[in-house]
Amino acid sequence: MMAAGSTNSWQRKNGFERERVPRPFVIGVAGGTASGKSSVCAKIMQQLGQDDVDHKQRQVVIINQDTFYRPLTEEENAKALKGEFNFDHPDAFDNDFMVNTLKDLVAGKEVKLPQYNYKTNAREEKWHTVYPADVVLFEGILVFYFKELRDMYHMKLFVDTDPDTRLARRVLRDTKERGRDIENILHQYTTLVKPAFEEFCLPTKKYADVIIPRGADNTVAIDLIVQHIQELLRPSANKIGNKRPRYNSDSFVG
Ligand code: UZR
Ligand code: MG
Repeated sequence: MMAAGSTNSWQRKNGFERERVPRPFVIGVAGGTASGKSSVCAKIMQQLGQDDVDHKQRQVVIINQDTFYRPLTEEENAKALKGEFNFDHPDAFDNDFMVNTLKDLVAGKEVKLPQYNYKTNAREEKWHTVYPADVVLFEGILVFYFKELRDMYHMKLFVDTDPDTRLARRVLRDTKERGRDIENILHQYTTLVKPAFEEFCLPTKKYADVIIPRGADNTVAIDLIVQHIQELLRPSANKIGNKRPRYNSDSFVG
């Protein structure tokens, strides 16, 4: 086993010297609606031992692209209430806000983010602070669509789940959690969500470094990804360990 803080010959040959591992390490996680992106991110974070850590000390943070839906005009809002506004189109997002937020996180700054409410299709008033971290997971249907964002990721994951499985999950989630009725969900899915997936999301699969079939059920893929992240972060395990000694325990050694 390699000692924390050293580099192995593969890393040296490939330029992974200790100081060259980027901080934060930014991971983009894309995939169709209800493919399991949020669950995959939650599992990665959990396996990196982050769940029980105070949010100010977190070394891994998850940012959801939904946070960056732009405020709607009155007209658009009326459409949204009828399930006729296209939330799956790249234009639905506040692109500048998204890019600037990621840039700030990359620069090690803290950022303020709103909470998004799917029932009202709007941002909530109260914003929360996200503190700098060693690993930033940025997840959403179109996180690979914008080149400016794509260029900021050090690793790109695409969660690839069958469309029928995704639709089944989407129906359950939107009725339970997002206050929708089933006709509205199916209408929106066939007229907007599915065509937009095929036009804007699916073509971005080619940018992925790793494609994860079956989403969060794929524990083998998630384990491999987590091991890889741990390996990349290991050179500064001492630094993290100084702040939070639990990272020196065997559980953090891949
Ligand atoms: P995930 N979405 C809403 O349903 N309402 C909103 O106000 C904002 C977004 C949906 C959006 C997309 N589409 O399919 C989905 N619609 O959230 C993305 N319609 O979220 O990746 O968790 O499925
Ligand atoms: Mg989600």
